[in-house]
Amino acid sequence: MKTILVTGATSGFGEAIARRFASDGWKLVVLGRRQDRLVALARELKAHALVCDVRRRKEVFEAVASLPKEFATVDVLVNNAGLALGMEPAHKADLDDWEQMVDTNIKGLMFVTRAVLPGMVERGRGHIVNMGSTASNYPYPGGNAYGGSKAFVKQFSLNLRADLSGTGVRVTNLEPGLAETEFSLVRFKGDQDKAAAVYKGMQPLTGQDIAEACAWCVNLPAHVNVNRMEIMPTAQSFGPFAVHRKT
Ligand code: NDP
Ligand code: 8X3
Repeated sequence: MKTILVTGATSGFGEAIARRFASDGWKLVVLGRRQDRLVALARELKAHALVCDVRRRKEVFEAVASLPKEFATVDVLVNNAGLALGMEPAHKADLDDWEQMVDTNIKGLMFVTRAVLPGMVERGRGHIVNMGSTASNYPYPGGNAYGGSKAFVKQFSLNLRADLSGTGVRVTNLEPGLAETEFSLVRFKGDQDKAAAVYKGMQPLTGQDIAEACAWCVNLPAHVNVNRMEIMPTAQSFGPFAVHRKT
């Protein structure tokens, strides 16, 4: 039986991915900060819970090292924990928000990767699935540090592929567009109306959609590596470049 470690499993994509793999009979390790939710999920899915903040380097390494023997052989790591904070333009954005995005989306992802990866290389197999975003590929007003952090995730994923050549370890960057999770509630700091407006009148992606894509990538034969997968809701598309004209 294979083992999957999912970070950010207390809601949204992470929870949906955990549920999807549990229903396929995988052993699960779920990680997140909100202890009540995490413990309830772990109990329901017979998973091992790691209450952990990915921003805390020492805590991350201790959490991974603390895994009981039956959960310690991590076959798949889903680096999903992450967030966007705010949509102010760069000259007005809150620097603490920027720092938290960098600490979580970039540094946290690096810490968990570095803690889990040596075991995969030793075993000559494994798969790291990173949660990127369309925000890494297309800029938008207010995306500033969030898009930048996801561009790091994309390039880090591709560079991992280069380093891991010949090890048997696969790396995939999933790049979803608009998806209804707690993402916008977090971004707008609990403002339900602002969060709901993001998805108003359109059909966004769901956690289940992304869990399905993740499962497809992971369940492909070991010789097949999906480098990047960009997924948008059909209702989301592209606009023209913005041109500022003098009036
Ligand atoms: P949610 O807010 O629903 O989930 C985010 C998860 O990340 C939660 O489980 C949260 O758990 C966890 N998390 C946040 N900070 C930390 C931390 N410091 N340490 C550990 N866990 C943390 O949003 P999504 O499911 O949408 O987001 C999941 C990922 O998908 C993120 O990386 C996001 O950037 C990305 N994404 C989202 C898209 C969307 O439109 N929804 C589109 C593209 C990418 P807890 O608070 O309990 O720690
Ligand atoms: C989340 C998608 O467009 O809100 O990564 O940045 S978007």
